[in-house]
Amino acid sequence: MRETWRWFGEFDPIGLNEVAQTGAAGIVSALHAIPYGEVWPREAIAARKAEIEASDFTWDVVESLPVHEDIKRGTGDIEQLFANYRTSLANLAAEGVQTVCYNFMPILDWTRTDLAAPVPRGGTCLRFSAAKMAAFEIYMLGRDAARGDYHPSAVAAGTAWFEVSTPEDQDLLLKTIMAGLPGAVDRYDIAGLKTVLHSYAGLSHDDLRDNLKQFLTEVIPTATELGINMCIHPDDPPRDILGLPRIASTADDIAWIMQAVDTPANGLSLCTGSLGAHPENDLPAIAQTFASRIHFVHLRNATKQPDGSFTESAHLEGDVDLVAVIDELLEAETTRDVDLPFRADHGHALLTDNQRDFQPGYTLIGRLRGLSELRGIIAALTG
Ligand code: DNO
Repeated sequence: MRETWRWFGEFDPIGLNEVAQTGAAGIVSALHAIPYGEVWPREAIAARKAEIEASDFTWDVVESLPVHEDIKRGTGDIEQLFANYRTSLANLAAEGVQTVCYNFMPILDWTRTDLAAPVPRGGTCLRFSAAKMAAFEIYMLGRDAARGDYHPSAVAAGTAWFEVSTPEDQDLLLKTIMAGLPGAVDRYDIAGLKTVLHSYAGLSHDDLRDNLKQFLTEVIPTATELGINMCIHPDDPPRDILGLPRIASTADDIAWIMQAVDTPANGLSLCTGSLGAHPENDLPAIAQTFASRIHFVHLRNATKQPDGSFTESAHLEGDVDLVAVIDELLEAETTRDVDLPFRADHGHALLTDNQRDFQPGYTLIGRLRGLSELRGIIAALTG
């Protein structure tokens, strides 16, 4: 498996000279300054590639080439957006970048309620509290229907949290929920979020599936011609939030997406942490079932709680059996004769990580710990 490292370019306080010391071979990056829906110009792609190569890395994966909200909603001038997406793919292919990750989560990308939850022996981690998310939806957004979307104990705990919360606590929760959106995108305040949520009113799971199928139908043939493998990233958390449908949360969802346009270029980013937060997802089984369609791998772990909350655990300490997952992936590599790019996804903030800036989840030392542990598993399994 090919070791990669996510680097946010000009938005990343961690330099490629530091990444070099982790031993990773490839870089996962994106042009985060370009607004969603606009073409990625070939020159900008070439410049990023040159920067990466100057530090003796290769640019292995684009994460992400974002999908504009109009495509997810099925509104507006989507023909132009599809054309732009195809042009960006062609420009990437012309520069030799052939693995492209994206997601189809409405409005928000990955979502947490705590960016610095304490880890027992020191350091901090990311956490999703169902209670705080319920409080956010019910009380801060005024979405009463959310009472039925969360476990009763989460609603009760969220109510208790809200009653004693200060305006600063609430503001921090809003900012935390918005923190998963990297780069040049809108981060909403409460009024803005209500407006954009309104624009999704009535959109069902089936509608969102139809819109994903249309997107795939529009871009996968081009990707195939260009030799690009597209790989959808699962929902994180793998459940509906804010009353919005999510359609890439379970093995059944993935099966539906794979058959919607049944060809290798329509593939999966296997994210063990995202999928691993769903009680019914069996990650080694998912890795085996979709072995032929996995083009990119995020290895991370999560510890689930009965009310729907989860904490990002150290890479080898959560509910997901990463040794078994990696074993499946190594078998897929042999069968397909490929070297799958993977990255240690997220990391705790450890030691001096908290003394500097970093993109939430994307610490230097914490991720290096994760990568080192994963590297050890791979070495042991490959003998
Ligand atoms: C979180 C990431 C996601 C991922 C996108 C892909 O840490 O794994 O934000 O990049 O969902 O489109």
